[in-house]
Amino acid sequence: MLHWRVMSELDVAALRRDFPILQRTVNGKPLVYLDSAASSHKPRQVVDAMADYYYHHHANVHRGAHTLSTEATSLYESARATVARFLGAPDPASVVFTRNTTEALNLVVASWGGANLNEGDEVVVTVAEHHANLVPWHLFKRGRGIVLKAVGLTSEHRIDLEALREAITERTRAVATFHMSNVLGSINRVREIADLAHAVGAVLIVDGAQGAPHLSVDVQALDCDFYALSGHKMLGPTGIGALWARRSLLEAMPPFLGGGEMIRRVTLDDSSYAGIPQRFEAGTPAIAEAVGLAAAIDYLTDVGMDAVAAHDAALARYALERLDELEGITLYGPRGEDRGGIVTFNVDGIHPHDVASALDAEGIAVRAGHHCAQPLGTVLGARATARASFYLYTTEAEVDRFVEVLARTRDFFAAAV
Ligand code: 7TS
Repeated sequence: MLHWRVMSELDVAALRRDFPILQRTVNGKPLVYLDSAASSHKPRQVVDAMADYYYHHHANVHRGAHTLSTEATSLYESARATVARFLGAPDPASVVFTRNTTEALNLVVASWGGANLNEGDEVVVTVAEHHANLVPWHLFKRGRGIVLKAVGLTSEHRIDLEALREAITERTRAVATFHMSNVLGSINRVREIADLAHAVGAVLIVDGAQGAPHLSVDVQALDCDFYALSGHKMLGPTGIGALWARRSLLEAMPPFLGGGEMIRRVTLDDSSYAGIPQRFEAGTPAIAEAVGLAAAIDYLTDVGMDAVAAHDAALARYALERLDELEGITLYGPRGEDRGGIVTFNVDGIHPHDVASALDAEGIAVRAGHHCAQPLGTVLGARATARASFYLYTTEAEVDRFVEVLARTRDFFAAAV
């Protein structure tokens, strides 16, 4: 069969030269890294920006009047502005730095939820959420008596928008869901979901852990109320993430963590709190990591997020087409439009961990397991799956190699039975 070729605007060979790790071998074979949905690799520009910060500018932020502290503060605040621009957000003060998406979502649940949710109020999620968008609600629910409703999938493995429409009632205070699924690769129609939520006065909380790295995001066009992201999945360092929130909501929210930097005035008995975003950034923040995240965003912006999204989608389409031709492979997730660079699969009769180990022996990194989405595994009837995920540095040749080694693995295990 003639395959649909991967047409990409990206000069992938040139981009790959910025990622030293892609030159290494694993088990004597060239590394084929197909686990970017778990964490992406970092271009030199990001590591260099962090090294430059430490070598030439480091001090604590927002404290001293001395030059280094002023420089560090200016770099940190300029990183905040870069994140805001990247998200199409009008106002850098509405961007709070967190450790990752998980912390950003915990912040929303504890702070916004704490101030706004009462017994009997409903929060609507979907069966395909990452645990980061389920467990914080579970923790919160115990003390509050809120009702958590989960919307299911269509037969095509997209979120069932009709079911979502029915699940949203006058008691709904929040809808919380992903931009792009880390298992299905499906892209949610965030704007439509926002309209449904807003029609009953509910807020829309978007888990952008996979959306921000792989899609062009404009929080104003999406009309969401909260958007959470992780730096390490979008070419940035670990230890830094961000929460964007609609300014009016953020201003009305109480602090999440208490300590230095987030206060206005403290006496022995009580404290009052700083304005946004400082109110949500207790303690010394991840300054070098913020600088690294800004460098990652500059890199992605230079490449162009539309081109990144198109490249990922083209690779996924190509991989799915090639895998469709193999007997004994089950594929999960939708086909067609609105789908990112994530291909989740199982090989008949072989545990996904064995599949991942066999691929690793050939230098190919994929993730196996429940991908922190156990309820989805139950819905799919597959507690564990294997997952190949792509990014701007992934080549068509790497997808070919993955498919070939997968076919050989399947044949090897079949012969052994
Ligand atoms: N939400 C989604 C959709 C995710 O994919 C992840 C991480 C998270 C939230 C949490 O991000 P963190 O940076 O706070 O950990 N997903 C994955 C994954 O798919 N494999 O490893 C981590």
